[in-house]
Amino acid sequence: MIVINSLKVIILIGFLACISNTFGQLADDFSDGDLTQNPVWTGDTHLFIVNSDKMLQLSAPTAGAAQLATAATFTDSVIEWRFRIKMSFAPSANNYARLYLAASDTNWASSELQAFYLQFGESLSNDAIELFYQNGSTTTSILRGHDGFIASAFDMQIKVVKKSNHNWSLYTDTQNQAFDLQATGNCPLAGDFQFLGLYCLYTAGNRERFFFDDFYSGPPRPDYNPQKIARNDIIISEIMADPTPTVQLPSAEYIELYNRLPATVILRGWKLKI
Ligand SMILES: [Ca+2]
Ligand SMILES: [Ca+2]
Ligand SMILES: [Ca+2]
Repeated sequence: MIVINSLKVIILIGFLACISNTFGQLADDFSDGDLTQNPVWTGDTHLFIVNSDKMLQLSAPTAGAAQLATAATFTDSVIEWRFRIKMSFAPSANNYARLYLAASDTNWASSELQAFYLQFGESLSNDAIELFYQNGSTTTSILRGHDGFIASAFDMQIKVVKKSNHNWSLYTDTQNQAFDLQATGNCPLAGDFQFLGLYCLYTAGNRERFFFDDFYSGPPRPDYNPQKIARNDIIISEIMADPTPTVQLPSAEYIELYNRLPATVILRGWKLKI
């Protein structure tokens, strides 16, 4: 029988928390609690926090706009992006987010910006997730998801795939179960793209109501339905029940989980029972 006395149980996520910025691939789940390293986010970093749920959260003192960017390379012919976005209010023309999948500059306001971005929020109540290509002052819609899908507060996983034939697909997962295809479109990804990032525009009431997590861009990854994970796919590989005296580790009890699958597993909704 395993007895862990302390209420403070730290789960070292290990391979589950895929934080890497290897060539052609970017991933950040903010499990290290910061946005200034692994990877380095730049821009209005003072207007964001990594909250206690280990999510990136807007934390601005008053109404305004905020942006973040990080370096990314897009070397593969087939590219996949994934992230979680939560906006706990009904988006509008004055309260919306943009997720820059690929951008030529870290300054989204540059008059020469080339970028592919997803828009989350618009006026009235037909709010749909829409993918745009911006080339300087010209912006073109590539695809548009279901009307009204994000008209009120939402929390979902997003997946975008660009294939070698320039076909783009938008998928959403609102239940943390499986991705549904929303829309497809066509546009070449040609240009010098070196960054991805996000932009928030907000009134005072929503200055802390934007959340992001689980960023990924790189080669396509297989989907794993959490309900289909088999016994022994995720194992407890280490239990630290007696942390003192400390030997090169923090003075904390922890359980280490090890992911034996060839893909990241999102732990949202998982519970630890002891
Ligand atoms: Ca996280
Ligand atoms: Ca970090
Ligand atoms: Ca709206």
